[in-house]
Amino acid sequence: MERRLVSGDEAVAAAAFDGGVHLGTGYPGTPSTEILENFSRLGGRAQWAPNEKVALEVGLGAAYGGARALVTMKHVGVNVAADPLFTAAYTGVSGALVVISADDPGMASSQNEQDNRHYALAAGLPMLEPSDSQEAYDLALAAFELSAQFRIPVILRMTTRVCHGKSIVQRRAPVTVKAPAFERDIAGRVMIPAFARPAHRKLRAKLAEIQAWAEASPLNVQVKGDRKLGIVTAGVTARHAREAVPGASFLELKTIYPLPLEKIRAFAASVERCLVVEEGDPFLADRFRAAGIAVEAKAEAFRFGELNVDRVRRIVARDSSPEPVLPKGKPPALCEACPYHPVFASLRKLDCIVAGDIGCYTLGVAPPYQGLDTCVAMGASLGVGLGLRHVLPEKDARRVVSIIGDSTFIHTGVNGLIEMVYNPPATGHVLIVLDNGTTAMTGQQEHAGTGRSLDHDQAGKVSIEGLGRAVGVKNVDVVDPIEDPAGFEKLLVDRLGRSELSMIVSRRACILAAADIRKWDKAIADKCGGCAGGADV
Ligand SMILES: Cc1ncc(C[n+]2csc(CCOP(=O)(O)OP(=O)(O)O)c2C)c(N)n1
Repeated sequence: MERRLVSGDEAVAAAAFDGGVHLGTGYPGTPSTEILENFSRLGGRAQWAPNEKVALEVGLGAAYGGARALVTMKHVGVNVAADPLFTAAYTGVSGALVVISADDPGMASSQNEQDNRHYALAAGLPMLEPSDSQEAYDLALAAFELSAQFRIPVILRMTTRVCHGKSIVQRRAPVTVKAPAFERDIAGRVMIPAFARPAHRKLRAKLAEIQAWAEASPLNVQVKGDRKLGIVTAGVTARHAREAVPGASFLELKTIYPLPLEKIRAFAASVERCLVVEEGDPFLADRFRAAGIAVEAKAEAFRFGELNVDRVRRIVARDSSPEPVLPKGKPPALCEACPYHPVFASLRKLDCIVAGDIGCYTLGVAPPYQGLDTCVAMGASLGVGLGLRHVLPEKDARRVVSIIGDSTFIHTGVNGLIEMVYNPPATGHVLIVLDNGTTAMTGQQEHAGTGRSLDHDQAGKVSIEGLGRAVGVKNVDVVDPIEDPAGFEKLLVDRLGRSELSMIVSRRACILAAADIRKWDKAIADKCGGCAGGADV
């Protein structure tokens, strides 16, 4: 098998392909996006779901059907998928299900740096974590085996450096897996309390078995070195730590949950000073201490941001002196020819209170517009805008606008749309959907509103304005803000003046994606004999 220099994301895609995955699904999110794109390129069946919860449910259904399923998302996506995730731990699976949680310590491109190792503990799901691309490949394959053996979903936790960093990977021969087939298991899959109570006990028994497996697993790497310093570490931090203090003893954990506590206890007892070096929260150190293993944890300052070789050296030296401040890079900004400019210009001119959302348009917060007043989570612009409208004095309530991108609207904005119709504020509300025909921020992925599949072929198409009309929004308009910026502003002024529900779809293709979109739509039209692409549903 050839050896290739690949990213961790590419390595997981290769493992999914070689591991016989029948279906890959997910929702884009840095640093996880490239996994499904590469899985598709390799010939795997991959598709984008409207959001992470749906992706997980589709993957779970496939795994109930005896298939091997891969579900990918970034760390905050796991929050969206958490509801089915926790109960999936009870039901287990028939085939295999691996969920990728791609965490972003340091927030290279995220709104928070939550440490998703806590999810494994909270949900009671096994978690593995690689430190480079070869391990991403090996552990992804191991995760499918573990999932199939114990009939439980397995989380493969990755972080930005592992997802996007490249190292050599040697692939293995593809495995042959069983064809999907349905086995009825009503008590095991229908989680009414009568069935869920025994399912919870079964889960705990499974976890005890998996803990025993972890204790003996060759996946965890032990390196004998100087007895004076033993370092327990995991993820990419293991690579930094091995470089920072090459002579020390190491226990590199790959099985993050359940933890091989007896192995760790023995390791800690075998060294004079046992230091836990981990990125993010003191997850491992807390677990070890709860198990009565005496370890030293890093200082609180190292909870924040990514670790690197220099920071690991500081942790080892208990150095709390101020860290060097890196020069600021050029902040991201809206492209010069971005179709969002006229929208932000009007919002600023009209002094709107803007409940914003997550996407390229979040960059409207930068000067000259400073055009967002809130940005919390995907889909939140609707609810937050409505909450503001409910409580502000009328004069200010009338200034509130929610803005959301097309992909984000499909993701969870539709739920807020329903709330808007169900509990309309007395002053009405104005929603602007910025439809640039793509999920621009994460690298131009398709979504249910584009009418194109993950690999840009024809797919079903959900009409954004159709959704607005269907749920009962009174005024629904579609405008092109580049072709007619004055018309856009006039419409906005009119809608802000009404005590009604209004939805303005500001439709103009992303400047970076426009040429590709034309090409894909033409290819679809040529194939289907001149139709306009995906059928509106
Ligand atoms: C729960 C969650 N999933 C995924 C992401 C990653 N993400 C950030 S913005 C975005 C969508 C952006 O697309 P769109 O709303 O169409 O706006 P655009 O970038 O095209 O302006 C995604 C998927 C996230 N921040 N949170």
